[in-house]
Amino acid sequence: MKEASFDAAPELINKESRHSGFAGLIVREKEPLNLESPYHAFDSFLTPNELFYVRNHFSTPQLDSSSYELRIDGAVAHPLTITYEDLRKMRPRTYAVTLECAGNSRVFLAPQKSGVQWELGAVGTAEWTGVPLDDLLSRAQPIDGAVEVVLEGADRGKPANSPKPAGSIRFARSLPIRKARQPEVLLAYEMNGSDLPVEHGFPLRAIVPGYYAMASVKWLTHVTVVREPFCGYWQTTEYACWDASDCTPVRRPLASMMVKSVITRPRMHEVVAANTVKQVVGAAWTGDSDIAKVELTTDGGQSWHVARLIGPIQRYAWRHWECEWRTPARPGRYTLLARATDAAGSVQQDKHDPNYGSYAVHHTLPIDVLVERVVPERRPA
Ligand SMILES: Nc1nc2c(c(=O)[nH]1)N[C@H]1C(S)=C(S)[C@@H](COP(=O)(O)O)O[C@H]1N2
Ligand SMILES: [Mo]
Repeated sequence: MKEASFDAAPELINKESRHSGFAGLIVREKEPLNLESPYHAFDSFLTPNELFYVRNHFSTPQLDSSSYELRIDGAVAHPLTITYEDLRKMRPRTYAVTLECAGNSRVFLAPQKSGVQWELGAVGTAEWTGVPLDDLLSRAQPIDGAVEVVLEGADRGKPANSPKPAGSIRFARSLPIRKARQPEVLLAYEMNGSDLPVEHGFPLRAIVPGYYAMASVKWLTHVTVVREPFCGYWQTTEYACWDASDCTPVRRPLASMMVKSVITRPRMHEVVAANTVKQVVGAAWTGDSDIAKVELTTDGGQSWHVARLIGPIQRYAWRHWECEWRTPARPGRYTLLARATDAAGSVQQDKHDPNYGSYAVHHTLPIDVLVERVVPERRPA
């Protein structure tokens, strides 16, 4: 019976085999697909593909690698087109890179802001394999005076929020040319050693280490070098903030991830035993630097304890950390906060910066736990 339906739709079988499965991901939106990683996705340094969050603005485009082509044009001396097969013949690089959605942890904002209500899990780390974008830009030769590189995906549709252009648009983001030419910026075709799953950008996506993940354009089909800063919808209306550092606030595209730590265990509202030693664990990351320190407070900020940084050290990936907590003898509700500092001296603040709207939620995030004298035994399900 199964075989008959397989015969009927062979192309579906191929798509299914690349499908990552998504066991245990939390559905935040069905269409477009938005899936959040569960807490246990933080347990390993590399997030398995099937536990990696998915953030889509439009329907997932189905591209065929055998007819796929990437076009590079605009302000270049030699516009070019390259096939998937030829990309895979180029010298590959692999980097472990943490991607965090700029809207991650939005649910912690009060009052609530519109947008997908992510908790902690719109972040993950994978090993991405592909070719440096700069290897192709070097062939195309950007002209003097080129300032940015626009990355465009094959997905399209009508954006949700106003002001918005009439009709449907593609997902497109630009990078300053200096960032685009850094050797760590990849055009990736593998994620943790497998072909990119469809939802994560098959056959090719950008990976922009250090930047919030809107820069890592999936289903990448077009790279345009431009002479003026790109002011597209996803660059100025969405995924932008107000910058008031010079004079009157101006709109700026989000770029580097800001220093952040999350407590992943105990979980929000977990019941823990009084007067015992509890292991508190989490992860921390930052965009342009390395994590230097993570501290934990369990008494509302009166005392801070330095956590142990553990696990692999990779330039563009998160650090895991752990810290022991002697739980109080007195039952009640206690709030845990973690605070990260990076090597450049940036420290997580205790409040959200309103100039970032509903993005870059990277202040210390309170995790409330219940301390009880006797923890009720879990009954088997
Ligand atoms: N073409 C395209 N690229 C995209 C997006 C998209 O909707 N379309 N979403 C971006 C955003 S906002 C994020 S957070 C990351 C999510 O990558 P993931 O789904 O592989 O986790 O992809 C980025 N690249
Ligand atoms: Mo995102």
